[in-house]
Order: sequence, then C-alpha cells, then structure tokens
Amino acid sequence: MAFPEGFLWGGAIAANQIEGGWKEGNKGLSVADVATYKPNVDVKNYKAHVAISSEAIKKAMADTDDTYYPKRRGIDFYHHYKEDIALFAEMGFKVLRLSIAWTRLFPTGEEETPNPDGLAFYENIFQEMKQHNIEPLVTLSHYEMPLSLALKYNGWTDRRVVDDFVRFSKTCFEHYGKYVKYWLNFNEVDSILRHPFTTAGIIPDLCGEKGETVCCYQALHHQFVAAGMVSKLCHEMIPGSKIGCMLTKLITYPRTCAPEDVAATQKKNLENMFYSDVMVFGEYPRMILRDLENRGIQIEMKDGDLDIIREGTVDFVSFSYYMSMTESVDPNAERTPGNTVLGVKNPYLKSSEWGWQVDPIGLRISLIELYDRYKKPLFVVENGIGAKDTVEEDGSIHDAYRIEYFRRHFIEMEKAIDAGVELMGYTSWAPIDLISASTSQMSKRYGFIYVDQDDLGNGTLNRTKKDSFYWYQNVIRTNGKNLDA
Ligand code: BGP
Repeated sequence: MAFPEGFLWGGAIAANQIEGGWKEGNKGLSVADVATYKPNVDVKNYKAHVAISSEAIKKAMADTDDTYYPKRRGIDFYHHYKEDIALFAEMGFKVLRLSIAWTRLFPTGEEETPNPDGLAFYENIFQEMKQHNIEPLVTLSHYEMPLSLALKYNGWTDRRVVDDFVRFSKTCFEHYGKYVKYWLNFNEVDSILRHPFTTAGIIPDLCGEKGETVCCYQALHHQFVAAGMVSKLCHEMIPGSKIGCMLTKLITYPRTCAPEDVAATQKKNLENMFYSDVMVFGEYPRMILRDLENRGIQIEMKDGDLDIIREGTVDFVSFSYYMSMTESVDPNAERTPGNTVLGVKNPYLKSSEWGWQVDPIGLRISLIELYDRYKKPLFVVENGIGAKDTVEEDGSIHDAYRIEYFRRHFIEMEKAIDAGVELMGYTSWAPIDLISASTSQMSKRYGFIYVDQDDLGNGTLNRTKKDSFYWYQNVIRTNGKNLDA
C-alpha cells in the first residue's frame, strides 16, 4: 500500500508567525502583536513565555519598536509571499495551510465592513497560489484575534465576540470561497486552558471573581457555538466546501501498567479529545458535563445554543502532532515539556532541545485512535521538529536530523493508511523558518527553507534551501514512495 493518489502533501503557516507587516494595510493590533520574546526565560518554561497581563499589554501597546515583539515582523511574508509561494511550489506542494489574520480584515473586530487593504492582500495571496496550483487550507482563527476584543470584552468570554467572528468568517467565505474549499475553524481549540490569551483573548487579571478557569469554559462554549454557525455558513455559501476542527493531539501513555497510572492517563486522553468530540458529535460528552458540574463550573448557555452545535458539526478532523508524553500518579516522576504542556518523561524516547519527546509511532497511534473514534477523514495539519540550524561556510544547511524526523513519521503515517485510516493530507509545520508560537523565537527553526534572521530581528531575510528541501521535494514527487535521505 502507499499514499493514495491525490494525497495533499504540503506545509502549514500562520499569519501572526510569518507575515510581519503588523502596521501595513491598516491592520489592527492582534493578541500576537503584544507577545514578547523573553531571552532570559528557560525555553522549557512555556507558561512563563505565554504569560500576559493588562500591564504588559499596555506597555507593549506603547512600544512602537518590534525588537522584542518578533510576531510583529514574522519573516516579512507580507512582502516576500510571491518568493515564498514559488519556493513551496518548487517543492511540489499540493496544499498550503495558512491563516487569514482577523485584524487585517477587521482591525478592531467590530467594524461592520471589512478593510479593503486586508481583503486585497489575501486576494493576492490566493491568486498567487492558484497560479502555482497550490490548494489553500485556510485556518480562520490561529492565535491572532483582535487585541481590542480582548481589552474590551476579555475576549471570547463575551457573547458579542461570537457575532464578530461569524461576520469575519462570512466575509472570508464571501470573498475567498472561489479560491478556498478547505477550511479550519479554531487552531488547537483545546489550547484555551493552556494559553487563554493567545487562543481566546482572555486576560487573567480581567477574570474577576469568576476566575480564569470559568472564563475559559465560558469562552470555549462561545467558540463551540461560533463554530457551529460557521460550519453551516461555510456549507451554504461554498457548495462542496469542507470545514474541519483542529486539535492538538497530545497522546499520552501510562508511565507504568499500574492501574492508577492507566486511569490517570485515560482521563488526560479523554480531556484532550473532548474538544473535537463536541465539534464532531455535535454535543458535549456526558462525562465532561458531569465533570464540570462536579467542579462547580457553570456555563451560561442561550436557548438554541445546543441546537446550533448539533447542526453545525465538522466534515473532517485535523490535528497537530509533535510529540507524546506519559502520565504517572507518582509526584516525583520526572517531567518534561511538550507543546505548551508538561508531561512525564518517557524513558524510551529522545527529546528535542526544547524537551519535546520525539515519537513517530505516536503519530500512527493517534491516527488510528482518532479515525476509530470519529469515522471521519483526517488531516495532519502540523508536524515537525523545532531545532537550531547551522549555515556552513559554503551556505549549505545540513539538517539530516529533520529528514530523519519526517522520514520516521511518514513511515508511520503510511502504516496508518495501510490499516485503513482515511487521511486527506499532510502539512508540515512549518515549510519555512518562522516565529515560534510559544517562545517567539526565530532560532527554533522548523523549515525546509532557512531564513536569515535572528531572535532580535537582525539579518537579511534571505531564504536558503536546506538539505531537507530537496528530500521533501522528492517525497512529494514520488507521492511518498521514496523516503530515503
Ligand atoms: C502549535 C501551533 C503552531 C506552531 C506549533 C509549534 O501549537 O499551532 O502555530 O507554532 O505549535 O510550536 P512552537 O512554535 O511553539 O515551537
């Protein structure tokens, strides 16, 4: 068996991590524009990196410099998009996952009509992709919501943001439906409890006596309702369109076969899939509702909300996969960070420099588990390894470790397809070096293409093909038949 004909090989990017141009084209401030690069904070301490406060936001808004705000500059895709899309086409991309920055179309999120400069920018992007026969897979919300909605309403905790997001989504469908048939609603919808500000514009010191956790579940409910409305709109406005949810797949194994470890692990895995459960099954799982009740967490729901969620389910399930973890009830078990998570170390796996445990077989396990659970087509929309790369004297970049990472993951993906999993495609994170979501580093490189820029924004921004560029080009050319380095 092999990868099916028409398998959508490609790469994934996000506006706030790649575009830059934070003040171009009348764009409004997004939550990403106040994210700071913290050189003195341990890269394994993700909570410190994503921490935010009203005070920090105020300081950032007063700071017009972008040195310590790398997401304001990205890798200047805003001006390099033609060159970058041409490089993706040279690799043979069938699909490119990208996001539309909400604040390019609606600077504060509350405008009634969209910003023409923003509309034009993405029109140009989709035109460029069309010329290269690259299918867009568009994420509507990828950690870049309007800062104004965070400051005014504490983000998604306020019901009014539902209408603002639906207006933004409807505008995207109306203007870009002729180019885009594959859509995703919320990037890593499950990450709201891990970093509420980037995911939902929630500012901890605005949560009052309700507290952050209750605000997160209230905001999450509003996102479920908005997702239901947007699914319906997408199908009505773009015949034949497919819209998916997007989950951080955080597969967790029991550290030992002790039943206590197994039970604790089961709880973590069920919690992780709760978010996609709601968007696929169209209802809150009974056990989640009971857990919320037991914890005294009250979600305010309007009449009709559960009907909207039930009628607005998704067509496919997409997910990011980087690493796996284990779980143990032993408080002294050694822990290691993962993708904005802290898990118990797996002694059978190696870790990246950022502590993420590399587990290709975990991708196969995740694919089989998700397909068995949802019986819907799947899409791997993020997978890759963040690492430091060295430019040799002759300008070459030998990232054999990255080739090995992908080769081992592709072998496991193929085994899952052989087992009967319906897999639509695969977009690596990220095809080109860009700004890290969690640490705002440039030096945590993911790309097949190197970008000459350091963590403080120094560099020529020149793009250079790494060894992995040519390897991935061959993988795509042979539709996954030739994975040899
Ligand atoms: C996911 C995000 C991506 C990407 C990826 C890598 O959570 O959806 O935007 O950033 O993580 O993580 P990082 O950039 O923190 O290394």
